[in-house]
Amino acid sequence: MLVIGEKVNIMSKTIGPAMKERDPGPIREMALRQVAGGANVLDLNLGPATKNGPEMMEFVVRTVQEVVPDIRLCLDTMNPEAMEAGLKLCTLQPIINSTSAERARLEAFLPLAKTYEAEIIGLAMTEAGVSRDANERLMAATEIMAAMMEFDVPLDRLYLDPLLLPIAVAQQQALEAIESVAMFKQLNEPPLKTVVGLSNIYNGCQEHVKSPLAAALLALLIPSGLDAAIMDPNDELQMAVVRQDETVLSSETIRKSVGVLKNETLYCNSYLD
Ligand code: THG
Repeated sequence: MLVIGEKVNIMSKTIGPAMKERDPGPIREMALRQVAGGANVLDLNLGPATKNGPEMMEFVVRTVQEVVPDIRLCLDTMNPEAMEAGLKLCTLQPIINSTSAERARLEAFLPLAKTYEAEIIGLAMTEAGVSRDANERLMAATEIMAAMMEFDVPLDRLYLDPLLLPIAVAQQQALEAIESVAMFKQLNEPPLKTVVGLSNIYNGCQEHVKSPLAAALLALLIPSGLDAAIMDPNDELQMAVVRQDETVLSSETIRKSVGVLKNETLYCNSYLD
């Protein structure tokens, strides 16, 4: 499974200011640390990048490529101009993160995927918003597939993302996302690739349950056919699941967290205590 490191992101307390002040030090350090932890790809998350987006993306791509030239980049921004500025600089095949089934995003990002021969992540959401269940996610996914064909981008360059929602907000959604990944794998022959932003699951949860929840979800998603995860490559528990470490997979921590994710136990902050 492809590990896409999530830590170079504008929301981070160390990386956010470094991106804004064009200070390469903390960004270099975070890139190297994630690759040392086992990241195969690095996500560069600039958020909306409304202010000087293209120039900021160029700075971040250059900074990261200088220290880890053999690592592919996943460019994460809603700003198409910033995306294109980054794509132009990538020396290895980039991943565009992301389009959705929304027409404006498809029209902005699919031509970039074609021109720069990039892979692209398709979020299972439409004009109507985030999907409510696996069927709505499947509908969004088929719209993205159709648009890939319309814009002449080969389907083997697509990663479908069910878009995980926080467990603290909607407990049933974890099961819907797991089912979605299994359904995405059956959409096409050969099967399409799948990805999740793993840490979405624990937004709003207490610190001590974050890593167990993410690790348990990964343990459930891998057998459903997950090909890649945007995640923290320096989290021991999650990386042990990536390696399919039997001791971790059969641990009490994972078993209890799986119970919560499968909606068999009600989620509360003290479920592991
Ligand atoms: N799917 C796709 N792309 C995505 C997501 C997804 N990109 C964004 C997000 N979800 C995944 N990436 C992150 C990046 C950072 C954090 C969480 C998810 C994060 N960041 C802080 C840090 O690095 O310190 C903490 C910020 C905070 O204080 O809240 O947690 O689902 N395709």
